Order: sequence, then structure tokens, then C-alpha cells
Amino acid sequence: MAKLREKHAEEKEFLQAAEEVLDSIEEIYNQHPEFEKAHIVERIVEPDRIFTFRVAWVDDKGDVQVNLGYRVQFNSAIGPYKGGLRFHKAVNLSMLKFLGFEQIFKNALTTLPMGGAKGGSDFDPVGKSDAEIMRFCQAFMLELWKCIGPDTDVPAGDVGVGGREIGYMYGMYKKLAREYNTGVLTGKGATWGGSILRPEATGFGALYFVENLLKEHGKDIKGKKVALSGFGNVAWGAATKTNQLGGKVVAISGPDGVCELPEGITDEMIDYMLVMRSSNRNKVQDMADKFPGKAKFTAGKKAWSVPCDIALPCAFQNELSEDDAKELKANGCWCCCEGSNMGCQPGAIKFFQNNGVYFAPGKAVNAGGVATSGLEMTQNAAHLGWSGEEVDAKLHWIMKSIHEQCVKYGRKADGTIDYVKGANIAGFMKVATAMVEQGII
Ligand code: 2IT
Repeated sequence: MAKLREKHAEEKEFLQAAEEVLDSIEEIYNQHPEFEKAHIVERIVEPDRIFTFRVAWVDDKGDVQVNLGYRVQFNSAIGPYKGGLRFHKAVNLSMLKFLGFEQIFKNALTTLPMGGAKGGSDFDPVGKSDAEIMRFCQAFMLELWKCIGPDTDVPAGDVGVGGREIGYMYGMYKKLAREYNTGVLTGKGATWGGSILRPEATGFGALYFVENLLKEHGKDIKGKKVALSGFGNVAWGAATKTNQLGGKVVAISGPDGVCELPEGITDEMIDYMLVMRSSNRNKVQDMADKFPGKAKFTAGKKAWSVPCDIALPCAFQNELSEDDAKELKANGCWCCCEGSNMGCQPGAIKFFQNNGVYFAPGKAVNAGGVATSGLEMTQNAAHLGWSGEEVDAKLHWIMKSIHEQCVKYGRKADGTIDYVKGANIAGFMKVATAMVEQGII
């Protein structure tokens, strides 16, 4: 860590993600001389390669806009590079390196053969028209297409990139490559190679993980109050499945504040989350304006100020601080599972773990998204499509398996489970073993 801090001093998010993993694996690493001999730690923290490129495009006013584009191909020990694209104004190399690094271990947990990658741009979708989104996606793909391929590197969505953006990018890819390489992107539309359940998969998978965790501790979700942050793809899937399982969503949030939902979230509200997302306004207040009396908006507050049993961060990294963790616990919260990648700050995780709040990290909880991307790749490679029921059954099995791996490597002497350690070790063991077997490259 000292060497890494010196070399990449500015990359705060990446250093945070690396430190958590290295802390978790230290003990098991020292029991494997073959890892040390192959310098696995020094190698696994450096990406295989990074592409950075200029993305120039023309906005609706006719002005030229210039953004930065990236693809971090982090590790390909167990399969082709796989991971999402994030479009957000704060995107930089540190953010994408942290996400790519997390993706290595997450993908290893899914049981599917996928390496780790991440990409994106500092393009800000907020306030952009549909035509601007299309022109940006096309300009982005003009550079990215040479870096990717169905057996090389398969991007998908992340914050700011959903089905619409994947469609525009795929269209341009196809035009440039002159091949119908369906498997080059995942999260495609259901009529042209997309997995029927990919939009729901991250949120559904998160709730399946929560179900497994609660069952392990002799509890269930029926009647429990669930606070969600965000109103994007992950929060939408999580809200849908919470309702189906008999839980009650009491809050959603946005960058502008929180919407309290005293009677829970209705199907109409869940549908409206999609409208809010595609409007590119990025305001959760829109929910309160649309459903007055049922959704109560408070500016500047987070979802963590609303009393709940279960907290599900579903928005952005470091969105839940140690103070938020304390407020949650004081208000009765006893379980926190990350739908977002690295949603909790290190102090929040420590607080949860030291105060009897069940905590599970994003790389286990939200892995259903990329797992279903992996299933989409399988369907594309076989030139067929599976029904929603088939994909859902596979997703159930995968989330159960991820939970089992966390328990296997995370069980402590006192019988409790450290899900952070469990997830990190389980993912690391698979990747490190493959790296040793493939020699020094
Ligand atoms: O963080 C993630 O796992 C994703 N954004 C999904 C990646 C994917 O390839 O489906």
C-alpha cells in the first residue's frame, strides 16, 4: 500500500478500494508462497492497459464540446474484460480504476468466466437532450470500438448509461465493424440480443442476496422498512423486488434531497422512476411533485435520515458516511447491503461491523447485474434467447452461490460473518490462482 500510495498519490478512490482488498487478503496471501513468488499483489493492482481518448461532439446549439473517454482493461486472468461504462461529470482515472479493480473480484464471484474492466467519460448527461445523448454515444464509440470485441472486452452500462445509451453505442459499433457482433456490449434491447432480465438484474440480485443474508441470520424481509438511495437502474430494480417480497420502501433519494414514502412505494411510482431517469433532470423532487401527499420531499437530506430496518445504498461511491451509519443505527437500522459500488465510506463499514449491523459489500450484493451480463454473453454466443424465468432461476442460483462464498471465507472464530473479507478473499483466490497458472505476464 505504501508503494501504491507513492505511485498513485492522487487516486483516492482507487487507493481506498485497493486498501480494503489488500487488508482482507493479507492473512491468506501469506499462507500461499506461490502467490508471493509470482508477486501477485504487485501485479493485480496495476491494470493490464488503459486507453484514454478525446471525444469531440456538437451540441444542440451547434457548439463543439470536448470530453475525455477511458477504458481501463484491468485483469483478464479468468476471462475477457467485462465491466460497465460510467458517464458522469466527476469521472476520472481514479474512479474508473477503483471500479475496474472492484470488478475483477466481483466478476470472479459470479461463477462466470469474466475478467475485470471499466470505462466511461466525464460527459455530464444532466440537462442533455436525447439527440445530444445520441451524438455523444456515437462519438465515444468512434474511438472505443477498436478496443473491444465479444471475446476481448465487453462493456455494459453503469451510472449514466442505460439501455438507450447502449443502443446508440451498439448502432455505431455495428456501422464501424460491419459485423453483427451482438456480444460486444451487454444491456442491449430485448428484441436485439439483450437479456430479458438485464435491466432488473442488479436490483433483483441485490434483494436475493439480502434474502440469503437474512435467512442465514434467521430473519426475513416481510414487513421490513427499506431505505434506498438514488432513483436510477439499481434503485428501480431493488424497489420492484422489495415490493414483490413483501418489504416496504420508505425512502428514495437524489442529489437534491430525499423523498419519504410513509405508505411505501407503489407500482406507479416505480414506473415513474424510469421517466425521471430518462428526463436527465436528476431530481428526486419530481417524484413528490407527481405524487403529492404520498412522497414527501426534503431538500439536502439523505435517505439515511429516514428510519428503516434495512439500508440499501444504490447510487454512488462513498454515499454513506460514518455519521450516516450512526444515524441509521440510532433510528433502528440493523442491516446495510451495498447496491452501489463502494457505497459506504470505510468508517461507516467499521461502525456497522463493530455495532452488530449486518453489512455486505457491493462486489457481492450488486454482482447480479454483471452476472446477468455474463448470461447475456452466453445467449449471444449461442445465438439464442432465454425466457425471463430461465434467467431469473440462474440469477437466484448465482446470488446464493455468492452468499455461500462470502460465508465460506468470511466466517470468524466467534461464528459471525465478515462479508467484506469473505467476498474479497473468495474473488481473490480464484483470480490469483489463475494468474499463477498463466505465468509471469
Ligand atoms: O458495476 C457493475 O457491475 C456494472 N455496472 C455492470 C457491469 C456489466 O458488465 O454488466
